[in-house]
Amino acid sequence: MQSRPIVYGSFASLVTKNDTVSDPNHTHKWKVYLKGADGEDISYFIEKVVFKLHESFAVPIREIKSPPFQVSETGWGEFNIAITMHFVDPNEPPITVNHMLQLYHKDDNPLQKKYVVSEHFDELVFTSPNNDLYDALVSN
Ligand code: SLL
Repeated sequence: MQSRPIVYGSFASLVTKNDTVSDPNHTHKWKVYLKGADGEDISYFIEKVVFKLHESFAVPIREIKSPPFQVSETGWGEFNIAITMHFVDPNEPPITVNHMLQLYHKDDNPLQKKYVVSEHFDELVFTSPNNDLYDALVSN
């Protein structure tokens, strides 16, 4: 068995006067990401990451084939983002996790920061990885 710690989540802040946005209704800039839990490069075992955004985006499916595995956007609303990891061995089934994009603070604390971070720590557990994936995992 092999396991690798990952972190996925989002970072959001308000659009400011200096930002250029494609749509005047967009109030926030945000990014959604998947990374190694210690910030390490995870591309030795992850081939690509597919982020599925809300259908209100002109191009909702975003395939990211090299690190950083992230999507930066602007928008106005919160929605669920499916994050699918594809591994270096094509026979290894992809794994999907879900992240709720958070733009707004959950309370009205006046000391709240100017940005909203929502992150999840997770552990990818490979009980019987296919050959290529196993080789990639143990050689790093
Ligand atoms: C819902 N929470 O579930 C809402 C959807 C959609 C957000 C929020 C901008 C898209 C664009 C955007 O922020 N969409 O203009 O490209 O119904």
